[in-house]
Amino acid sequence: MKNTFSKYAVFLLAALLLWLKTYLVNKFYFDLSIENAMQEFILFINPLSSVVLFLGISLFFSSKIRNRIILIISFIASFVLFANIVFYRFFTDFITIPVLFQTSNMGDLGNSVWSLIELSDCIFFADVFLLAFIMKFTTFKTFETNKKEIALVFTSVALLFAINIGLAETERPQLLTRTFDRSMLIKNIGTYNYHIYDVIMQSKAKAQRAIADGSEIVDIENYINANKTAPNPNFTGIAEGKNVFVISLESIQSFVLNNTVDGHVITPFLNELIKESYYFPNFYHQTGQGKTSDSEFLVDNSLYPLPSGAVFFTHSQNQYNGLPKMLNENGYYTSVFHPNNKSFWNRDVMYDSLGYDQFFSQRYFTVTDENSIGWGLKDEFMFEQSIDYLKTMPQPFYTKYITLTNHFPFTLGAKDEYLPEWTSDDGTVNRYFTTVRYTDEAVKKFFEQLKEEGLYENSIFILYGDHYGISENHNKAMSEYLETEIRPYETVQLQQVPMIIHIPGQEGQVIDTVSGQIDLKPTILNLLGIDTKENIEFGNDLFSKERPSFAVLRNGSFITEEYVYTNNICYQKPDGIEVESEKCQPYQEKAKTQLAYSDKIIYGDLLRFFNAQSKESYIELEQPIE
Ligand code: GP9
Ligand code: MN
Repeated sequence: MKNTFSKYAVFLLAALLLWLKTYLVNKFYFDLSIENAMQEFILFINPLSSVVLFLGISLFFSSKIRNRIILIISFIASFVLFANIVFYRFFTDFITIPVLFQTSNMGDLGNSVWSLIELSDCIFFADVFLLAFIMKFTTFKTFETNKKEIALVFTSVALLFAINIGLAETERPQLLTRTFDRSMLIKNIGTYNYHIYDVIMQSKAKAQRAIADGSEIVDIENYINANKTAPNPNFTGIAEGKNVFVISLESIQSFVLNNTVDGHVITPFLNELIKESYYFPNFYHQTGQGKTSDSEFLVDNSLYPLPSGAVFFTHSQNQYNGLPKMLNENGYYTSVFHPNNKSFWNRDVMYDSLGYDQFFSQRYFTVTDENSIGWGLKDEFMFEQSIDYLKTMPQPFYTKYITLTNHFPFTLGAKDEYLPEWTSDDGTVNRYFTTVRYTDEAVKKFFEQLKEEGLYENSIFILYGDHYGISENHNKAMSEYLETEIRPYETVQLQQVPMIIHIPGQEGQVIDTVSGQIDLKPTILNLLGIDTKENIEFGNDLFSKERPSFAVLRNGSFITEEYVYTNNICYQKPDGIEVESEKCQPYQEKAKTQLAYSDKIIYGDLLRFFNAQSKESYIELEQPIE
């Protein structure tokens, strides 16, 4: 044993140096916001599996050149780490393959790369020099290996990786299936594993794209044209040239509207607003694992998000005919306000693909301990601090606000509690009412500020809930609150989220056809007087007289005027009585076809063929916005 250990001294030393260096860079160089001892521990161990894996490659070479190979591997790994350091200095983000190969990015970086590198950066290669020195001037010249030892090395790689992933899953469930954020991946699985993951994800997308061909889009186009309903002409262009505010209400479900808890009204402002707006009480979110980003995808593209993973991450390199891009072509300035890390949900990259002009992410806001809670800047301050940006924004503008305070775990400081927490056994549900109430107040104040600044009259407002806030894990408390049993039928109905279109000066109306987030893009375009006939979209104008009452959820459940279909059971509305499945049959096909066609478009990047057909030029992606 002792023998083996000393025989492997160079190998072990190389591993130790690379491991520690990577840990120190991750810890002190990148801003990964470590929140607890477990996260610190994960950060400490996460470089290990890949370090041993890489160096393990040297064991397959002859002993004569093994040390040289170890040195080369150490250098390459150090170079990858260093490349991330330089990239981070410029973009405050980590390298991801598509971004690296976007020519304009590399152009920018290419010009300034030398100004980003300092002589003192040699320190990042100090361990490689040290290793070379030790190899040259000490007695650890070289070593023989055997199959058993090699097997042991690679078994330990697997074991180390399993431990790493296991711990990371406890901290951040579904990390690898949902992706979330590059910095979160680096924090949990380390820089090198992240790059391996990125290569696998990108190669998968590339392969699916490569086998797709242009004929597939023709069938889809035919299907869409046959099923599209004409927009309501009475609404065409009624908001032409006006500014558009889209407000994504984090985790707000419809059941809190016009409702009370312990006698307190939960959403007083929204309740009033609804009275002077177009209100859609049968509107559903259609998101999957990509949560907020999926809702954004639905709204901006009128396509469904993916059955697994976040399309913002997996297919940010596709061609889209995003709402922002179309609005840009019609003279609009388009932007997003969201005070979170810009790379969360890969927004900085995806917003470019969708055509946004500007992304006001966290660094455009002043975030302090006083004005933030949980995920960051409180909604009230996001709205307030955005006003100065709005005042100088070219008009007409289209701007999206993504609120954040009403996010799980729904925490709030005492002074922001306009409504006392509820008193069931379930803390999450109890706090939810209070944070929803907070966001309602923040939106109210925002409307007041816009009126003061003269930005209200000439604008239209679209407010929607992004996805559910209370999951099925809380059915017990929910059933207590709603005073009803929660079966799959009720679960589907709980996926209703607020949908309000407020046009100053118009009375509004309640429109109760069944609809979903997928319908927003054609609705907005029609309000602004932009033609939607040619678009590859699965949604229909919400005001259309002919629109079918229909919404498909991402899990395949669907809702029609009369039925709710979920878990292979057809329920009759409004009481949710089980009926024979034939009743749902005709819609089942429609739901399946729509989801399948939408997935096909995304996996095959099929809009590139559609764009080529309609002779639109492809807009070259620019560097991530900001
Ligand atoms: C993060 C915010 C919340 O930026 O959009 O994300 P969610 O967890 O709701 O998808
Ligand atoms: Mn959300």
